[in-house]
Amino acid sequence: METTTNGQNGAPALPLYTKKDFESGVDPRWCPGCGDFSIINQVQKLLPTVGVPREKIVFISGIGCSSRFPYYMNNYGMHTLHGRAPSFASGLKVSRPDLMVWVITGDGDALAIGGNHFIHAMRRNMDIKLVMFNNRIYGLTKGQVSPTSELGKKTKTTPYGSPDYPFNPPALALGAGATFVARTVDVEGAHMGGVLKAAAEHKGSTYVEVYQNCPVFNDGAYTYMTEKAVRADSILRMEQGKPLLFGKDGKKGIRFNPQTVHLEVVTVGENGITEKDILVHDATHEDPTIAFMLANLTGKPGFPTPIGVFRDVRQPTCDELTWQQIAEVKEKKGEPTLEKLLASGETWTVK
Ligand SMILES: Cc1ncc(C[n+]2csc(CCOP(=O)(O)OP(=O)(O)O)c2C)c(N)n1
Ligand code: SF4
Repeated sequence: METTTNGQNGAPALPLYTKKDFESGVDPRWCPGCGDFSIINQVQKLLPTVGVPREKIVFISGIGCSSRFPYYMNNYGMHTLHGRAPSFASGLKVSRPDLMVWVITGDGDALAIGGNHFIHAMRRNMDIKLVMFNNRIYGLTKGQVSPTSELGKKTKTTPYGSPDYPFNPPALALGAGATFVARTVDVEGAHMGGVLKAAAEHKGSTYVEVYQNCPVFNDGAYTYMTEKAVRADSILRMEQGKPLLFGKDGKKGIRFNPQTVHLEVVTVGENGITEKDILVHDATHEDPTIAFMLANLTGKPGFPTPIGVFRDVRQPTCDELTWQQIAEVKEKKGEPTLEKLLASGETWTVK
């Protein structure tokens, strides 16, 4: 690591980091071929570019294979309680708003035992960046059904097939009020790098779902869309300001049909369809309705799976509002003291 001699616009000089500066040197205990390797690789590549000193970046995780992540990073981190990482992260962010706080979690950790903590962190627009490794299984505990396992999935706990419906995680995050919602895939390094960069730049509750292969307990969970032969027709790449086109020749597209109030797949050049009919992607819409409709294309027969940023909207964050409120109250009432607090409100003397 070298040190720059001049910070920009009078800012203190930032060290010039490389990917290596973020590698702890601890050998990951992930199985060979696990998708977690490619995720950590992209995160370690990203961090030297975010303009934040290493000592101000924190990774907080819950429990699971994915949650071993902080051990392999060379910066501050906490491996906390199952499902509770968003709560630790919220507490840290609100008390130390100068920190860049990431949460690393799995589909079981975030959406089963941690479902409540997840939705409230998103609802509050807490400025935390939550990255959920979705392998649609419990990996660490050796292959039980998770809230993202598909209907009918046979696992150790559902030997005859899961009888319950999975969450659609981006739709859940949008419904909870997350101001940044995105999806990417472990085998698409460049795409993942772009999504993580956008997540790093966002201020507010940030949800990134990474489709992650668990070759030991749920191998090939995403090959239906990632195999070279099907990829072009199975993946819809959402890019800001661009028409939602896909397919081998880029002629298939997503159109909003005002009669049915649904999204539909059309082909440019057929039945009078032109590129003007295709929905242009805008993740910055205040209203999340279209983002929600796009998220709901996931798993719908005849539709491609959307990847990229669904929503990216700037709203005052919970930590900003908290500090603003503290400043306003201090302005009106002066510096607080414990004595003043105890003598305030409804007090009485016991005689
Ligand atoms: C309170 C509590 N309940 C249950 C467990 C057992 N447990 C550990 S990890 C895990 C699920 C992990 O699945 P996921 O979050 O999808 O992560 P992965 O291992 O697949 O990365 C469970 C149920 C635990 N450690 N603590
Ligand atoms: S069990 Fe699955 S998720 Fe866990 S380290 Fe192994 S391959 Fe990765």
